[in-house]
Amino acid sequence: MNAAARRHNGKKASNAASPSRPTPAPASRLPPPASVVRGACPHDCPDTCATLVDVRDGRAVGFRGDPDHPFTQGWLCAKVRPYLDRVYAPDRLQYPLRRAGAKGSDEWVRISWDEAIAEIADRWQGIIAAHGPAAIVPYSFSGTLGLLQGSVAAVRFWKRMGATETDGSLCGIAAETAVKLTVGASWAPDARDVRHSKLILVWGHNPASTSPHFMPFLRDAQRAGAHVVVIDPRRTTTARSADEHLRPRPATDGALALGLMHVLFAESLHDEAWLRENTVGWEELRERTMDYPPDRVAAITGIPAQQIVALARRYGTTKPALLKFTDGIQRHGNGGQTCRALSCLPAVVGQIGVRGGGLYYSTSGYIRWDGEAFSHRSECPPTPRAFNINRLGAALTGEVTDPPLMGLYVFSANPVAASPNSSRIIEGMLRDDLFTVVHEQFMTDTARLADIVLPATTQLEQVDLHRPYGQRHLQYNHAAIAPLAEAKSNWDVSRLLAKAMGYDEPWLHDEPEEVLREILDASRPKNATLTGVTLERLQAAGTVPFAFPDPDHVPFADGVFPTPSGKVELRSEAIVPFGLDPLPEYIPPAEFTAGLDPDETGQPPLVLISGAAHHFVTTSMANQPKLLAKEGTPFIEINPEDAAARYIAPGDDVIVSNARGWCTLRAVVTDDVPAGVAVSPKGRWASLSPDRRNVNWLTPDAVADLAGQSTFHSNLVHVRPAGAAQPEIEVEPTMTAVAD
Ligand SMILES: Nc1nc2c(c(=O)[nH]1)N[C@H]1C(S)=C(S)[C@@H](COP(=O)(O)OP(=O)(O)OC[C@H]3O[C@@H](n4cnc5c(=O)[nH]c(N)nc54)[C@H](O)[C@@H]3O)O[C@H]1N2
Ligand SMILES: Nc1nc2c(c(=O)[nH]1)N[C@H]1C(S)=C(S)[C@@H](COP(=O)(O)OP(=O)(O)OC[C@H]3O[C@@H](n4cnc5c(=O)[nH]c(N)nc54)[C@H](O)[C@@H]3O)O[C@H]1N2
Ligand code: SF4
Ligand SMILES: [Mo]
Repeated sequence: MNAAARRHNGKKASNAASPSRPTPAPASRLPPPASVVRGACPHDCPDTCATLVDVRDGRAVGFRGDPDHPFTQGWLCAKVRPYLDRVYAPDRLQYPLRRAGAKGSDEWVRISWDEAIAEIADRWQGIIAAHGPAAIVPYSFSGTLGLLQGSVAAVRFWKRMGATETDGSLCGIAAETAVKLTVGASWAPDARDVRHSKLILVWGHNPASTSPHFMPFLRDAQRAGAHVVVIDPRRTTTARSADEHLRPRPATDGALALGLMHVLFAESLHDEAWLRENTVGWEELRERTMDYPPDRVAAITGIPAQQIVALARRYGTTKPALLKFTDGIQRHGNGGQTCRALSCLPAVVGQIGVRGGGLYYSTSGYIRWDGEAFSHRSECPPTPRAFNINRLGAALTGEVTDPPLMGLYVFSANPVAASPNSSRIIEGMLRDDLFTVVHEQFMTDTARLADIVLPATTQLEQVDLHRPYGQRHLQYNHAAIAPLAEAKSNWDVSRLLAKAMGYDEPWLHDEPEEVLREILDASRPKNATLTGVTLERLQAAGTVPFAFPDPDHVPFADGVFPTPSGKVELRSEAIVPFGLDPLPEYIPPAEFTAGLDPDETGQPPLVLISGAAHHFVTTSMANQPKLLAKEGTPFIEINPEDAAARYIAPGDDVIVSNARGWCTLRAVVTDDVPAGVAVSPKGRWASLSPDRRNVNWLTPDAVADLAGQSTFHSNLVHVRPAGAAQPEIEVEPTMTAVAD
């Protein structure tokens, strides 16, 4: 354990010695002394597992996957299986804390909730009086995906206040928008139908780590004869078990998809009857693909032309054919048009609406929560403005003015470690005139920079409802145990803040169950998938499948597409207001076009991809000792050719740098990554890393081509042995200042 972590734990120990004032959940919400409580895994993961918590005398003593759930199938992933370690971790935040030293000094005094809430309200009233509510911004993202604790708590109170909002996404809004523009909705097949597939393209997606419960379905299909193709620059765990692995250069997938379509059209492997009947713009798309012959696409992607032609022929002749991706593929400057091209592909071969075929992106569009019940926006002042969530550092350091941001409230997010261009975020958060509150389960890199830290409950201590994005069952989460120490849920804190601010609208103070009931009741008439789905049924069953009129429902089988034309929009007029070509196209990301000069030894930059780590969900869990031990020292994978040219030996410490910053990582020399590409998983805490930094000191906060998407992977870096003479790198704020 490093010095900072030790000091921090020491502080917790002294906190623990002071008298605790537990805030029990209402008795009616807690289970009997010995019982099994149904819940949902709250993390940002397509699987949304159904969990069972064994409770004895008010303590959770067991945590497991529900054996009766068709997707969870009785097991949890490596990261969430030891969840009770997280819930009962000795370093859980227990009490509200007020900063006692300089910002980031990690010196705190314990205060009561009454003091904390009064002080926050007082500071905010002062900011509002001087600058208006737009000077305050909440920052939350994916700590929990619950409807109440994740979404409603991020909206109602803040809209009522008239605070600044964030828009865009750190994660996956380009794909969501592209899919919606193309086929009309984020609807995806039932995983059980994958066994009907004869060809499965897993594109820029690593479900062995990121959606592990999909893997048994993939395996079953493969055993039954399906040919599995993984398209990923990295040889991932998923790629290892595939029948074929294509390794495009990063961010060239749009060209690859258009190249596949080129071959399909050129060799008349497209389904013309289906295209005529069900799409708009197919002839224009065909015209566009003429610009992408295999030789050109080979030059762009680095994939041999014969392999491109062979895959196109296979895709045109093997049916049913499924195309699966999730969110990692789009974190590039051209993520939007890339996902547009991918979304068009199944239509070209007439595979949409076919059992075992189609597009498997997300199931989240099957249930649309009623916007008014959700937010009560009609009773709120207009939203004053929004800035892109990727640009927190820029916003805090001068990009957002008039009024400037003076109050920041972070919850369900760890931006210093998880959002791009971290040093800029730290620079902003160190501003003396900024008042920051962080509501957290742990003393994260972000919490360390707060003025006030509030302790948050975990999923076992709160009520929620979860709608998954990778499967098709709603999941109710009962509170299994009382909040530990003085932890409070996001919704409970929202209610306290509303009271202190004098906002007395009942919809800011309702009990959790009443909020969920209100949203369910308002949404049911507009969603056939919610037919018969009541709060009581959810509470009793835990798991409730989406109510499809036909239990064997295949998305789009009726040929109805909720797009403006009612058809698949291969040509999308609706994308024009986003400033994009109505037809998919390939444009290299700006970061790559601008380039990065060779280093002082003449070496060109590498593209650094920082996708999912196997044992964490972004930075969540990346402070749990056993999982940290499994993941090992923060590392970077680099190809033997690139390593040799840079005099890097396996196991060397290397400095990874660009104009935004640098970090130190351990070199893993492997041909799992192709030459020109390096991989270092996301998720590490700077305060727990030897150099007090992580990969996000390097990542761009530029936004992609569509809908404010993040561009983490369009990231050019230099890699050098740590011992070598280092170039002048501007000294940027690090966690060193705040962690030591
Ligand atoms: N274990 C674990 N599970 C997770 C998460 C985690 O951190 N850890 N995070 C969760 C979250 S927040 C999300 S959004 C999902 C994401 O789920 P995925 O999309 O499956 O995960 P990623 O690792 O982000 O990206 C998938 C793959 O995209 C590849 N890739 C990157 N750039 C390109 C490219 O240009 N072209 C191609 N073809 N491939 C590319 C990467 O090498 C990576 O293997 O996973 C969720 N599940
Ligand atoms: N380099 C790089 N960075 C990336 C990505 C990448 O591909 N590369 N991927 C991005 C993606 S896909 C995503 S989704 C984002 C995720 O970024 P974030 O949304 O910031 O997710 P986490 O890092 O997991 O941090 C979530 C925090 O919420 C806290 N939390 C959990 N539950 C609760 C709760 O109920 N209440 C409160 N108050 N707090 C809670 C957890 O303790 C944790 O510290 O990261 C992005 N970061
Ligand atoms: S992170 Fe995903 S796979 Fe793991 S338990 Fe949660 S929902 Fe299941
Ligand atoms: Mo994500």
